[in-house]
Amino acid sequence: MKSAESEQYELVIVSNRLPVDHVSGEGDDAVWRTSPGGLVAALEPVMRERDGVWIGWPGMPDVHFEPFEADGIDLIPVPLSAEEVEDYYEGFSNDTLWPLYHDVISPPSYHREWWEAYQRVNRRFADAAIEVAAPNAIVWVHDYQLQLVPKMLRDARPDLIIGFFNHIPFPPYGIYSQLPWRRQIVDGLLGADVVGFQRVADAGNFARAVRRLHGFETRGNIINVPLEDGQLEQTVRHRATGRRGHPIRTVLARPFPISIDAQEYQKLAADPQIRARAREIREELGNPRVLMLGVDRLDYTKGIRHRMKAFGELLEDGAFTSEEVALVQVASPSRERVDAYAQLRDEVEIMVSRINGDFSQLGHPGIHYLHQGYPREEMVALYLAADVMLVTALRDGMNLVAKEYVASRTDQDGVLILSEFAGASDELRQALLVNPHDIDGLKSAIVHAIRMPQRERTRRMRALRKRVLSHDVQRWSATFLDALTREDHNDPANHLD
Ligand code: GDG
Repeated sequence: MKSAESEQYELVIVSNRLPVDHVSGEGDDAVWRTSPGGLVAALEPVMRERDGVWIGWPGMPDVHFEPFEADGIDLIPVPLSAEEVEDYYEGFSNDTLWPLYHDVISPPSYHREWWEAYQRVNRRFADAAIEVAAPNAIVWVHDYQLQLVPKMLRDARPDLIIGFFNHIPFPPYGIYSQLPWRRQIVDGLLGADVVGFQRVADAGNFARAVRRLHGFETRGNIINVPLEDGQLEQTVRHRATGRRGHPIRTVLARPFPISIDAQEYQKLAADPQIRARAREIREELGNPRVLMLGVDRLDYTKGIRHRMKAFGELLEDGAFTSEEVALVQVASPSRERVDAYAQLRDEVEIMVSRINGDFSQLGHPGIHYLHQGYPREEMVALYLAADVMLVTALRDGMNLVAKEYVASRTDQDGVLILSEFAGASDELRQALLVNPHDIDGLKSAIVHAIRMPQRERTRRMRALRKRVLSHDVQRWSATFLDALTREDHNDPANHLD
């Protein structure tokens, strides 16, 4: 434990959630467990190197914690009241922005009280960063919950270098324009020096929104934001003259596809205990000829129902029996207090029961449905055990599960079925790419995967692994920070992968 209150930091990470979970205790006696996410793995070394701090919500409402240290990382908790959790987090973030940014798969709700709370909470996060950022520090803001923070930072502290990374898609303007506060959000993001997205298409959609709403000039990945009087002297970086001769600052908006700690997955996959567990899983399932796997948060964007429909129809068609082919679906509990998620759970569970009722054989249910979260070791054992991995998202920023499966397959085997609507499909071209809305296409891909000869499986997996191992999350954060600290946005290095 140490107090970071009066300290100043060279690198400030801001995200909705701190990378820790509360285990027990209150105040100074609180015990925390660090969550071993990819973001932590990517940022931990740079945070050490550059004297960093992480600002975020500790995950519990109505409690105030002093700044503390966990596993060598300085953390500053931002408190949220129970009402703010409802309005800012479950409401505006997860029931307005999340469905809107995922192509309105579920209808977004627009409520002015939620927007009020979103602004208030974004202000709190920004203030926390302003307080601890050293002069000319780097502040890297993450994700859709905090899109107003970059402008709040710039207005108060023009000396800061401000980056923003959007982990989810940015929608086409025809959809984005539904948002009553579309202008404020775009302005919030334009406060950053660099706005990072998962895909080329997301960066393009953002630039288009800026043109449609403001008419600002854009050149490739660069957006020219006109400077108003008073901002001119304050703007120390990325100042230039626009095509119409007025002073501007430039914002770089480009893709930085996120990845995973690939070495860590390889290491886990080589662990003899985890390998033994993979064999045990297949035995426990009755040694099916083919084991198929889905791993998702239980979210309507993930296409869980579409994949079950395809699987159920294949059983019905007699393409295989539930003894020959088993589907394990891990659907980890998520956002259970948001109505659309509760409804999805009912729909998925009715579907599982129907399919299993119709096609199970004793000891061989067709779908092994697990509404539970598991330790990472068990996930890797499942990845190793699975012949076919099903990633059928209807819309997904990236989808890390696809990359984790690939990194775990040190045996160069296994087939990845991957939705075109997941960002990962831009990179993982040797997967079997599918449109999950096309149930017949999905069924054909499943049959193709099951019948794929060993040589083709190895050839595809080798190419996939090459990509994931060479483009890991460490490279992702280094590339982002490099673009952020470059003096000139026109530097060609900013535009290469
Ligand atoms: C957002 C974007 C983007 C899941 N269940 C368990 C478990 N998981 C882990 C997976 C994976 C992570 O959670 C999920 O990451 P995804 O990328 O698949 O999806 P989102 O949660 O929607 O993440 C997404 C990502 O941000 C990063 O930018 O790729 O597009 O939506 O790591 O393995 N892990 C464990 N037990 C579980 O039961 N241990």
